[in-house]
Amino acid sequence: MIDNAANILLARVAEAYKAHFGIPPEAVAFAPGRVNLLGEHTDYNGGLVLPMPLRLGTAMAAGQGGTAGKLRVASADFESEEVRDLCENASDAWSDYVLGSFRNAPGLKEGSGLTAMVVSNLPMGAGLSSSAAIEVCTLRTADILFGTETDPVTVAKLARKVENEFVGMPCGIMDQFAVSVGEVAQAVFLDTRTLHHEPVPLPEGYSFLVVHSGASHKLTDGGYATRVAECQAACKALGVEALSNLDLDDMERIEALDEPLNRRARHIVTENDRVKRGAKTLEAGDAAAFANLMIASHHSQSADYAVSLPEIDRLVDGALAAGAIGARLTGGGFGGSIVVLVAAERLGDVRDTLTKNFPMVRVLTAA
Ligand code: GAF
Repeated sequence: MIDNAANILLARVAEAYKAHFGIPPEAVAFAPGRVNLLGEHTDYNGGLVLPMPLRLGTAMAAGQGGTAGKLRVASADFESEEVRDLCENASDAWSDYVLGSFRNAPGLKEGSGLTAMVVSNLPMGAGLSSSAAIEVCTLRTADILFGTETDPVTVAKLARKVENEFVGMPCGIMDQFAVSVGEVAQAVFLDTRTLHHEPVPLPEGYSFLVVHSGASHKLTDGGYATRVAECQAACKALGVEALSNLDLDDMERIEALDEPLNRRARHIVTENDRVKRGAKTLEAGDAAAFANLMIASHHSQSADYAVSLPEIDRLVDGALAAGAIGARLTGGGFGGSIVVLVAAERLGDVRDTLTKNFPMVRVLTAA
């Protein structure tokens, strides 16, 4: 998982720690961001997802010592330090993710004092799992610091617990799983109900671009929680435990639900089907078929799940018009990034056209 880009970040964070705290760190660790190729909002419905770790990510350097019961955590990017009581609750601060993760780390001893430095090259609010990256990175650092050996699936579950129970974000497990268990340059097919997962190869001769729309999102703002509640209401109306218990054969019952529950449920059921087919098309190296599923997924997110924005829809259309074969909103939505599938020989053209026509965007290469 650790490649050269990660090593550069690790060296930077160790240096920043030493400059800030005056001693070398006892532990350093890295965790990547992720881009989701297909399967949006299915994870908290017991469904299927197809994310991929990025080379961009977050690194932490840390040490034990300092004031007992306190966490001093600094960010080299924000040039700020926050001092938190290790017993306190979340307070809508960036340090919540670090505090919540240390508190959930196996091996944390009562009365410990901790110091930590964070650096990241992952844009925040871009739908690329900056929160999961900082949680998993903190849990990995804690493992080294406390001499524990937490397996990657447990790390993913602990990081999700931090989101759900400490930060208060009702997300599924996709992001934490992709970040903790996934491998760079491979997608991971994950059944979020059973946690059965398999690596999926990327199509040869094609690239996935991540294009940050410039519209930042904050999933704790309420739109995400509203979708979670709508899915729960649809389950109640249909008498099922999870929307992923349904499939395309149940479409008549789904269409009979009231608005907007019918559209929300339709997105989940059709999206699960697209992920199932998408994993097979990637296994078969059929980039064109995968691209069509990406486009259908975007329409479903926009029309049925209502998590896109007009500027994101324009960006998807712009990417396709520029020569990409597939494009869709990735991540939680309400802003953030799109993921674009492009033939290698068109990469330069698509990148140039997008930056010319959409000055707000930032184009990153995913793989
Ligand atoms: C966010 C959440 F954190 C994920 O769990 C997932 O629901 C995603 O939005 C939408 O697919 O990234």
